[in-house]
Amino acid sequence: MPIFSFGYGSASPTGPLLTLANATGGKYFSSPTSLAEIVDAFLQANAIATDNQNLASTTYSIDSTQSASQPIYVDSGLDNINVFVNHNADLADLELALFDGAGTLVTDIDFNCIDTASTQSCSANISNQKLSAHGAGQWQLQLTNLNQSTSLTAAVNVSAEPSLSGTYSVNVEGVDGNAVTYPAPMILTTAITKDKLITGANVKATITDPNQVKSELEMFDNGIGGDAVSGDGIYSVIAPYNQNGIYQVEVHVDNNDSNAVYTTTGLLTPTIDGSVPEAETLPSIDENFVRIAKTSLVVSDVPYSDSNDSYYLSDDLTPSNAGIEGMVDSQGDLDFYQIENIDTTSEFVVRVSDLSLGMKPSLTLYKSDGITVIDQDITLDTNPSKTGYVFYKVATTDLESTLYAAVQHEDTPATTG
Ligand SMILES: [Ca+2]
Ligand SMILES: [Ca+2]
Ligand SMILES: [Ca+2]
Repeated sequence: MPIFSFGYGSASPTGPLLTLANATGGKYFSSPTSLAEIVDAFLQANAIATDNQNLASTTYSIDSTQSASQPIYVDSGLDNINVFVNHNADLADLELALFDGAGTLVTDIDFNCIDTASTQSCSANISNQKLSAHGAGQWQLQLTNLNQSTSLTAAVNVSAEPSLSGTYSVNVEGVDGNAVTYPAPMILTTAITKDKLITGANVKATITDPNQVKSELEMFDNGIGGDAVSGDGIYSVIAPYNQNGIYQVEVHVDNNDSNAVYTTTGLLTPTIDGSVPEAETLPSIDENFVRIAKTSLVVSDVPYSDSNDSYYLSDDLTPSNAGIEGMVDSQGDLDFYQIENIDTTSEFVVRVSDLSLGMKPSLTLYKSDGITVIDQDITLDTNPSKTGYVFYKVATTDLESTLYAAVQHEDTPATTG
């Protein structure tokens, strides 16, 4: 039986909750601290446990007298759509209006609102009959802040039941479940199905790191960059990370440019005589569909190692082959090391090894004043070892009892490595 665990607040025991979810095929959701977040977390869990689909999960900040618009794409695979709005304004201050796929104001569906202490909860149900009457296509939920002076925050969630003919369904996971242990890469996979797997759709992942910094990554079904098989309906991306903690992942899927097609790649039954198996004829996908899916991954064992960016506060690195762990902690990070008590009568070699998370080191070596450059731009290209690390032998004429080494990422925009 899958168990869904919810970490509530910052002091919740992530480890046991994660293990519980992983061990039972469930999922772990972290830190839902507001009513809107709890609604969202339960809708996500419900979508995984049932065939229910999530179409939107967006938070809007709306200035006084301004409007925001949430598109709700209604396709043939949806029945009984529920729209939830949680907001922090007075009930009378937020006007909610639905428009159908033809752009016509929908007057026969009402929002029911509950006024609680700090959050107002409104919801509307678009029943099967109403869906049939108004038709599919891109609906809009318009949110208007009627207050003349104050802005408001509103969280919109839209979920739906699958129609009897089946529905487009999306699942997102880490390639090894919820847990990522350094130095393993964080590989996200998304599967899109409607009975069969679907390739060619647009898949975008938004990743929120433990500092609440968001990054957007496109996911591809092209067999490269972490994607195992091209065209099999499983989309992948390698996501960067540089610290321990919880990474929230939201995947948005659509067929806006009508390129989605069913695929049987990877599913063809081998023939007895070894001939190429015949693919069955697959129907075309003639409509847009929009889905979102979420998961959270917990990263652990990342070494914290933000050595100083300048030589005069650098970390000590002993000339004993012991090594020190280094890490690109942020974009442009430089880690400076001081190497003292060097035996200037022996050969002296500096290595940058155990490279992970796409690290391409650029090493600079300085003399004992920390300023005079011995050599710079020492990389895997210029100074490779036989086993894939950077290997630099310091010339005897450059050797002093103290040297400095600085390591940064060869790719200037890189934020991890
Ligand atoms: Ca694939
Ligand atoms: Ca660092
Ligand atoms: Ca640094």
